[in-house]
Amino acid sequence: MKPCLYFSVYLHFLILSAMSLQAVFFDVDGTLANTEKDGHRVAFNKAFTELKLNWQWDAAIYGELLKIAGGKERLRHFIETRLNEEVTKYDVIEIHKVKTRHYTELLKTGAIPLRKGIHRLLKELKSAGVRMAIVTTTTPANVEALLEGTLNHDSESFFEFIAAGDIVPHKKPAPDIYQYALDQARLNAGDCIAIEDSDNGIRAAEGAGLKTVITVNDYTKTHDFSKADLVVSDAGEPGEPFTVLSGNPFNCSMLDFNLLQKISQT
Ligand code: XBP
Ligand code: MG
Repeated sequence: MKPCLYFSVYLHFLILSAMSLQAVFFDVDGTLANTEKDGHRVAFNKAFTELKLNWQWDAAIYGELLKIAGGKERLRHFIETRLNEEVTKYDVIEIHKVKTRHYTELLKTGAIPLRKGIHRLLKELKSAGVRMAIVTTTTPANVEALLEGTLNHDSESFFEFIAAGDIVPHKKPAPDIYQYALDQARLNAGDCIAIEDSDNGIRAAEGAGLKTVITVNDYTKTHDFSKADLVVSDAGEPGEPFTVLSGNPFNCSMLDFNLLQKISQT
């Protein structure tokens, strides 16, 4: 090979390795943990009972209501489209506050664990020097309760910041919360990867220009993930490989630094 070709190959390698993965942004509900059916839904129902509202959301109804991101927004959608009533008839903020109290009490007990492979992945990315943050629609107190119930006080050592809930004007699927996180981290979208579970999530991440890895769950496995870089059953563990639903796993069998690095360089 001519020397100039050697140099251009070496330069290409340098550029690629320089474009290393800087940060991973983690969604919470359905991604860090399967919190929706046995967490949020249960807390909503407890709030309805406490406030003597004769509403109860079963798993199927809740799955349909989940297309609306945000608990307050979901409540308003339910009142308008299922009850066909005026939202102003109810104090949605108060109902949501009671729900959040029930939810945080439940999560602090550790009732809902992190999903398979998540704790391993967090530790691995931390060892590799990859920055991490949380990017979620849920209420910040809910995130703290999940982290307290699963990681104790270890969580501060993983996540630089928590971008959550009403901190932005428009929730997922709008890209606002991911754009906010990029601004907070002072990073470009190309330096980061989002890990999500739902169509609202991937639309938000892709809308902010991030590559996205999806770990599906029962509520989201039929969603449209055609724009995802990789769709898998879960993060996987050594000896417990993930199932690849679409995308290139680069011969890997679980989400790890090596795989995410390769995806970030595509
Ligand atoms: C999922 C959501 C949240 C939760 C409920 O968030 O849409 O609204 O369902 O939490 P993500 P709140 O997948 O982005 O983590 O009631 O606090 O909104
Ligand atoms: Mg989610």
